[in-house]
Amino acid sequence: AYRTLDPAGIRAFLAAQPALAARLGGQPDVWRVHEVSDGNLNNVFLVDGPAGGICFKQSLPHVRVDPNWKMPLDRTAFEAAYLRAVRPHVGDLTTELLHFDPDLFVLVVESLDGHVVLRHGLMQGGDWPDAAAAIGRFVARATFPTSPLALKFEDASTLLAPFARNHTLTRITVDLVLTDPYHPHPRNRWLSPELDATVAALRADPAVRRRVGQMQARFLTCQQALLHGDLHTGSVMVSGSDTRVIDGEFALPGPIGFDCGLFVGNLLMHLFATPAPEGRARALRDIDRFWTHFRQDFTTLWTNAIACGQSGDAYAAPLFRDDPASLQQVQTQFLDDIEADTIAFAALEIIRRTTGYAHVADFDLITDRTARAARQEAALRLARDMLAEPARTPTISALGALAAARAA
Ligand code: SR1
Ligand code: MG
Repeated sequence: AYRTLDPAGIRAFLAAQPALAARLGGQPDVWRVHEVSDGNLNNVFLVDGPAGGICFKQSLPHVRVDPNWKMPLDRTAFEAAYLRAVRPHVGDLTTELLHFDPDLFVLVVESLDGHVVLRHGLMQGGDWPDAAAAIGRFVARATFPTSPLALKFEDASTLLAPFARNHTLTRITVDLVLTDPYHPHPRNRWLSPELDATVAALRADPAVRRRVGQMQARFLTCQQALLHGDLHTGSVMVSGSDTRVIDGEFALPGPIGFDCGLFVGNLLMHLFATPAPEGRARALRDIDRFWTHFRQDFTTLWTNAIACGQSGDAYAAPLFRDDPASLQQVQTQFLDDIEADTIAFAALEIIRRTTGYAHVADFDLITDRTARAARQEAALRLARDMLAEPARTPTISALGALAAARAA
């Protein structure tokens, strides 16, 4: 029977799991249980014992930050399934799943002691030069092996079908990311009336509307691989050169550029929000590193799979094994298409995090209202151009150059 566990309940729950209790060590009464809930949806606690620590996460029957918004509990089940699916491919670029309880919807993963949330770290002026490359590798290694490029269609279908039923959180994405910001909706909000005219112009722009509709269709009809589904800078934890992707509860089959676009969009928002020139330079460097490493890693995985005769039913090895020129051409086209999706989804992420329900601290914690509105407006104008005038940002490299000029 489901109940939301408080610290005493968490201690009792962990004490009843021999492997978890052994990992913590000592007796339950010496375990330190402290809440670190940060996201919008779930309760999260870190538990430390004499021998080690764990991270405890539990679904609530509502949105954590809005108890009136009721919600089914199954999201931690999808996060557990996502970890099981991708961890063999990404290794320590994510966390180890230690336990899942299907009655209490409790997920226990390894504790990332000493790590910080990338968004918070960047906002404090920190620099993790390896992080963006690691996220590029993560996306390549989580998506290529879960796509029909690497799998026989029967295996891809079996793997992806359960995630296509992640209806609750996919509905959130469809509404909050892909639809609500483009029409009047009570969940929308923006912090400064100075943005009213920009928001109105965005909604009135037929070219924006057409492109948003196209990206809605892309998101819902292009099931290229298993996605993380919410890969913003708050879903990444860093310590030194160690980079981990967390929070895979939004996992779904979809276009690979969605994961790429959310990450790039959040780096772009950091770029526009940060006043320090060196912080802006690092954001541009990280966008470039992310994309370069994603593209390289994805292409290498694909080339190796073809060479070993272990590729899937899409671009099947018998057609391309002995034709490297054609293989290179189809790879370039496939990655170029992901690049275009990435740029468009990054724009949607900027717009929804500025004018929709769920914002980002990078912008919202700017206390000078005039400065905040000016930076948000510049980001929104860039996002508008990324959607409505794609010829201005045909590549990630061109996007970086235009963003650098607009954010300066
Ligand atoms: C009600 S959930 C709002 C947002 O929080 C999550 O992190 C996702 O980004 C979602 O869109
Ligand atoms: Mg999250």
